[in-house]
Amino acid sequence: MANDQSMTKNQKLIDWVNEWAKICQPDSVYWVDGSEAEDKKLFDQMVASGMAVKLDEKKRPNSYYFQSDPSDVARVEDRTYICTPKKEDAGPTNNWADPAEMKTLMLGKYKGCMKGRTMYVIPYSMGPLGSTIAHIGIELTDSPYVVVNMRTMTRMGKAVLDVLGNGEFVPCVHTVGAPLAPGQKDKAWPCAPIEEKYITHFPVTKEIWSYGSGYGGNALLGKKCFALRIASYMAKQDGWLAEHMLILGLTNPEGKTKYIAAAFPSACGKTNLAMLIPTIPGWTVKCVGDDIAWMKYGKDGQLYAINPEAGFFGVAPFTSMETNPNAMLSCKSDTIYTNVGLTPDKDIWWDGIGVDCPEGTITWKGEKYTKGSDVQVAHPNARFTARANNCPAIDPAWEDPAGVPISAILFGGRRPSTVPLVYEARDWNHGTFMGSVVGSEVTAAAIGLKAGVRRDPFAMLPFCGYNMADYFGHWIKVGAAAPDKNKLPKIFNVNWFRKDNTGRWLWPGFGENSRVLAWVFDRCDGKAKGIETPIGLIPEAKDINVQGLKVTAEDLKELLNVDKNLWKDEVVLIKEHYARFGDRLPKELAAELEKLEKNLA
Ligand code: TSX
Ligand code: MN
Repeated sequence: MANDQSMTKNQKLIDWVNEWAKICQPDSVYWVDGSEAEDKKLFDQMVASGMAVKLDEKKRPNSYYFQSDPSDVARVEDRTYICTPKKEDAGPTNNWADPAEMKTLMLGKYKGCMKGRTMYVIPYSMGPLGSTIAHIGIELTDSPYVVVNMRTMTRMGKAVLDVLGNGEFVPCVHTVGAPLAPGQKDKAWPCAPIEEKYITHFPVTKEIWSYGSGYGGNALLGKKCFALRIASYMAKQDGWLAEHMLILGLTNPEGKTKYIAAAFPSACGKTNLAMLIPTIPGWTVKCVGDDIAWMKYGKDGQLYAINPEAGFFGVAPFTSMETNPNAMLSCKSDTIYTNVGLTPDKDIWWDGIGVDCPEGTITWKGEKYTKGSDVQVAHPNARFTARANNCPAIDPAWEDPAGVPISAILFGGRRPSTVPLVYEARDWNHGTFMGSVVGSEVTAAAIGLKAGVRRDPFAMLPFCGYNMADYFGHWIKVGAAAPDKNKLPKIFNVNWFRKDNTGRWLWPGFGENSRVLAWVFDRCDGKAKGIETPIGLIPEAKDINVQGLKVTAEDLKELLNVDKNLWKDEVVLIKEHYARFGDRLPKELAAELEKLEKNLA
């Protein structure tokens, strides 16, 4: 079959593709079928053009290396827009622009933007093909790098068109914004300058327009743009949840499995927790997903979650056989590496990988590393794109179209003081309060910011497709609408990052976090006790197994301590945070804050 519009009978889709081909004026239009042969052909073309390097087939089978333009290395939050008809509906935490004005502006840029390039049509499904929780998107892009990444990160190609039939899809338009004049030589990583990049969402009409960046979340539109920003808006309309959460399956020594979803801001080790290897005997963790969860009530009244993605787009630096063996094994083969170092023997290297950087390694900027030189070998936001199916710890139910039943939801952040190792919410609304005040302590070193707690409610600050206060309200509503309150997941807050007053980590973290997960499991199983405190329920010290750890009884006491004075300071900070949302803040959350204040008095 030809890779053209004959692959579908969906006239709405055909018309939409033709309309955009007219605007962008690519040299050709290619409908992606998702086959292995096609994938190989695209990589071969990118290697031939100098955009990609094929890695050593023995060390890194079927894996490729890319360097981005130095100006195109991460998501661009100040160039990311939520275009709702009314500014208030985007809320105080999003950049807003008028939808009609933004469309006029961007159409001007899209005109002829794909000249000299191929427009790829990528049909993709977020979620297992045919799952009732899944949704289909179509991404138009002039980046072959995006095509091969989407093949790993989503279910993609002809099979998606077959499931789509004449149904609805989320239209996504992407261009690197670098048209080629006749005969002009292409760059290895074409993109537009920062001030010309636009990552734009139209939640009401469910459209995504992206211009000028080829990197990650700016360009792989199924991930942050669709599965979080647009999906969070769809979820609000239809009574479900689209969350920035990992999903893991935890099995106890008796062989009983419970599923846990967890939201953390960046740099808290979400991928590490998703694939954790427990240190306590008899327990196992399996990974369902490391970034996004879509959750809906099942017919039995339980909340079920799917991972809408099919791969991991993980931060490479400081991933090692020590910190996350399962991630290292996931990216052993069939992996795309972006902005890491390239060793002379065509392998990859990054800081914290566990070995010294080999002499002669090529940096992400194309310089040569020699011992003692102060070049940056891997960019701090360097990534691997790896297949979930290659993860040794992937859960057997990870592709179950029905999803997995969620017993517990965790929130957390980097909090060197104040916040205990773990505590449990009294009920759903209290848990919603916990999620709404999530944050990490930042040092003044982060340029232009004063030291303090940077709030990242539900870890959704950059990813909520509408007014964050309304999003809080949606969480309250979802709890109230539970078919059976007894089947609601229990909600916990965890903090792996407590320090003592000398700056020493009080908790070893990583695989040892299984000791905390075990308490969470036993709480959900009705086996462990929770002790009431002003902030929620904490474990009895005896219920956190610290056998074999350097954690002393004193340390554990400190880890579980609730210091009323510190929490009174915290209340002041929470009030400042809440003030941002004005009278749109749900009254239930104002009530939770009042309750906390009263409990501390
Ligand atoms: O990912 C982390 N997790 C979660 C693991 C499942 N990190 C890395 C954060 C950056 C991505 C952690 N860092 C964790 C953690 O639980 N804890 C810490 C802090 C820490 C760092 C080093 C030690 C202890 C704690 N080392 C020793 O105790 C020897
Ligand atoms: Mn994420």
